[in-house]
Amino acid sequence: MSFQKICVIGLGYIGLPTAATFATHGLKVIGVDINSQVIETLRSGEIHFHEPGLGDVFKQAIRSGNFSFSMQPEEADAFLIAVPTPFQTDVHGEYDGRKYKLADMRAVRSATEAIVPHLRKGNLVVLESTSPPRTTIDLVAPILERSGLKAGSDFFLCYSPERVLPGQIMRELIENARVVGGVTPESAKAGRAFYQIFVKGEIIETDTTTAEMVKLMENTTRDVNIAIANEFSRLAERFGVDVWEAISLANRHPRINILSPGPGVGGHCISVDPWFFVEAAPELTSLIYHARQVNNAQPSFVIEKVKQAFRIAQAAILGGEDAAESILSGKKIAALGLAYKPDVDDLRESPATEVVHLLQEEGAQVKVWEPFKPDANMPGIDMASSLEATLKDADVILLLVKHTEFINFDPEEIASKTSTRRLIDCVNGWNTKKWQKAGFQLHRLGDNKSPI
Ligand code: SAJ
Repeated sequence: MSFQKICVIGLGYIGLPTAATFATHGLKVIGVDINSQVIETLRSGEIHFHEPGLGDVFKQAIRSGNFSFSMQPEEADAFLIAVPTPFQTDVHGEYDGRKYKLADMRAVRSATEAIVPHLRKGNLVVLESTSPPRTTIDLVAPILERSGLKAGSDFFLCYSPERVLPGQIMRELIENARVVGGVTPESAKAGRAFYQIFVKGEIIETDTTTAEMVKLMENTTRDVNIAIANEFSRLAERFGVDVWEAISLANRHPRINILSPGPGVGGHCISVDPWFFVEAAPELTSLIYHARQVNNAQPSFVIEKVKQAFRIAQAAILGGEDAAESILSGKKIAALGLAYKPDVDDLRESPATEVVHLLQEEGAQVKVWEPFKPDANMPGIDMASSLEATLKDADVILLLVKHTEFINFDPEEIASKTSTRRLIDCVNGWNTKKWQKAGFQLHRLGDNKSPI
């Protein structure tokens, strides 16, 4: 099967890199998005988010003359759906006293509906959006069949999960193995032919529901593994241990690979996808549910750490804490990083944001420096215009994201920009000895071995 022209619906973190990559491999690509601002930005030759390497591939795609943009799909050989599947914010499900989130499938539904008038015999439709099990069969196929054509016999229909890591999307798109689930084996074969255009990793054919489950299992496994690391950080503090040291020692075991604790789990994938399993089968997902709870509670654990740091400082000066109000009331906190993880500009579902809000609820004045998005407009959050402005009058510096530029800070230089000598490192980004040498006192999340 050959593909000359394709429509990629949804030009976000996955759709845009995928569409641009197809265009640089000789296909005519119509990039479709319902957001007129996105379309305008792309038409003006700019991209609307930061992803290493995307800018170059995008420029190359534009120069090739193969890449154009529209707010509606049009006739094509293949349609690829890469729209968001967030959860609903106004309603939730409940099972046995456990409240769980519900997937918001409106974008998938309307993207699929938009294809119907343009669907022709022999076309391929691929859903890439992370979705609850059976979405391709129970939601997408019936909508497409309103065209009068039958999925699997008149047109090919596949589910193929995106599995790329933000920050490394351009490389992983090409190199990662690709799972392609078809409603029929012929559909899976058509999907293989489609991705073979640029994928160098292995392409594995299966059915649609297996492919959907594969994706959810990957991200759920990561969520559960991060939850255990976060729970270990709490246990380590309870028992006067440094969790980072304990993890590195445990990981010497040949079959153990404990992940890193931190301020919580963010982003649009790992903190969202496990809910799709819980929603689909709440009675079977107690572990998955509780891992979500542990990770969601981690920002509160950070607040306890910050309070503890001030208690230690205050006890040294005054010999006690005034119990009447929060020890954080009026404290000036320089928060470093707001992105959901290192070296990306994506602030979605960021645990750092939650930490900032919780600090504010305790009466702290928080100034945030996010070098990847200094002008982000986050309601209620005071974004600083520079690192200097964040540090200037701070009572404590709080490291929330392990951005490379933060971990490469020169302690002496930071000391010259601020009068505080108190640091709280939530991500094991800083070397205690180096900072101590410059006169700093460093507290680390998950480390209660002996306050320095
Ligand atoms: N995190 C920790 N500790 C760790 C690792 C991560 O606290 O040891 C936190 C991060 O700081 C971040 C969150 O977890 O807040 C998620 O980050 P991530 O790097 O684990 O994952 P994502 O969300 O950027 O990308 C994941 C990837 N999935 C897996 O690694 C199984 C990626 O391959 C998927 O394509 C992507 O989700 C997606 O789109 O689903």
